Amino acid sequence: MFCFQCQQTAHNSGCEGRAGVCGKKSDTANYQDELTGALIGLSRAVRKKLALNPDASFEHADELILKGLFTTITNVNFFNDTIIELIHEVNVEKDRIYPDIMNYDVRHIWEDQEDIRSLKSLILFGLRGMAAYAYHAYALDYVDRNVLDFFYEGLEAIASEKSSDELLALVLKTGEINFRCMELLDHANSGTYGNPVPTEVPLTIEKGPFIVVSGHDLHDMELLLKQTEGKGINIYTHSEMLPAHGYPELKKYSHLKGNFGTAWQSQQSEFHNIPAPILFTTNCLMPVRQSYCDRVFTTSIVSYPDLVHIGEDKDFTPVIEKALECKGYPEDHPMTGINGGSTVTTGFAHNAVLSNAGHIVELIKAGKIRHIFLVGGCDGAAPGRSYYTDFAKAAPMDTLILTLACGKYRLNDLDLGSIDGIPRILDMGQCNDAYSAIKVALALAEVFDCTVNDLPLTLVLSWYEQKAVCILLTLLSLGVKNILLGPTLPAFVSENVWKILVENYNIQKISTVEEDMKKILG
Ligand code: FSO
Ligand code: SF4
Repeated sequence: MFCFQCQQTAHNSGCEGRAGVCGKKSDTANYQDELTGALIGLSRAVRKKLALNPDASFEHADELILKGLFTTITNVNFFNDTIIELIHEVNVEKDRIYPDIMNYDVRHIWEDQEDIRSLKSLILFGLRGMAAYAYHAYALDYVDRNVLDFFYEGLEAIASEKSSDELLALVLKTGEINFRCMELLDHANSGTYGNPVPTEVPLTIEKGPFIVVSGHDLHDMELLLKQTEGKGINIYTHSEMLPAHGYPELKKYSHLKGNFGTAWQSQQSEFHNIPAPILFTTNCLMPVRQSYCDRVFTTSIVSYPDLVHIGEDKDFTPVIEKALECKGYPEDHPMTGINGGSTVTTGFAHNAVLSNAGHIVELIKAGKIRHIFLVGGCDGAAPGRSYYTDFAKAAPMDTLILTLACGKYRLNDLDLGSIDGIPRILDMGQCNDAYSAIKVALALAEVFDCTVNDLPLTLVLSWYEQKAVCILLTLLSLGVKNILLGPTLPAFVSENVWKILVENYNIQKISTVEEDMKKILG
């Protein structure tokens, strides 16, 4: 196996040997490579057919491209059987669309000259992340033809001879298309569940049966809320599901009670002895320990050997029965965030923040808000990630902190007070809600008649998996400069490619909180 797609890759160079750091076994990694090669074959077939018939439609291929790419994201699928089945389906569809098309061996990419490998990896990993967002939108019946078409274009391109310049253009195009894709998902989520509203979320688990729901899929969340209504079972969000509390059409269920636990990388200790089942709707699933394996359920693209998988009929009966069998806690069970807080707040997506835009602008003009930081992205186990907690704590009282994605668990239970009624920590939502942050930045730039780079705004980002890659590419494609990135630089970005990014965007690796804060605030 060879895999270097995520932040925790072995020795920050690549996972090889019998298994990756995430627990993905070598045979699974090889099947994922084979699946990627088959998806490239499918893309070639679709593009050949399109050249002959520009009006042809590819509904099944579209779905397979999204599912296939999503399957290969870190911490999503550990189960060979489902990957093998998917490879078969992709091959059948490819032959149906256009016979005699070859699949691709992605080892050619891993073994290519380092800069070409780097640029092709940026495109491939960006496409993987984007597929997850497109898939969530697709589940709510929102599709964008331009987004779908680019999956085929990008996959075909990484299996072709291209110059560095051509690939660099495609790297930026991946970011550009991902902006559309995040916008599509934003419309899908708020069109279906309403615009998020600021909501305080308790961390205490009430007595009685409950279910913990992890991952990003709001549609699955809604279906489970409906199926548990009136059954005496409470629902708690976990990790990236926390922002569900802000959506009016999900909030209306009174048995959606609170949030369980902290970030994804703490799940093995946090799930170990809770009297309740856990449902994973997407990443980040870690290798499941014996002590709780009978209580973990998967659905959608997530898959793990020997766990009960809820199929496309979305009948959550096994999860519901498990919750009743486990009975929950006999008394209310208080829990805290990593900094000891007992509640967290979410729901500050673009709509909520922009409804306060006038006030925020006045405060900036009056010097009461000196700077806005976006401190967010993925969490992970690397010790250097305490930087993000320290950064939030060190941010002066006249600064605001926007946050999003699971990296927020480093800071979202801190009580940092407010500035003239505006809370200093504003949780904008899941990683895809980076779209909200961009919207807010663009709106502020318009008011101040400047570019985003001239605003008193700095992005301090943490990355872990491939969704973070496509978001970073989106920010670069929009010309956003001076981003601080950590905790480490991606192993798949070669020295030369990094140099280009630094020259064009002045992107920097995080250093110490003190140094970075001084650099930003002068
Ligand atoms: Fe975190 Fe995992 Fe949302 Fe990622 S839960 S690490 S960027 O999957 O997707 O933020
Ligand atoms: Fe290693 Fe990350 Fe790949 Fe897992 S996903 S094998 S940890 S690089």
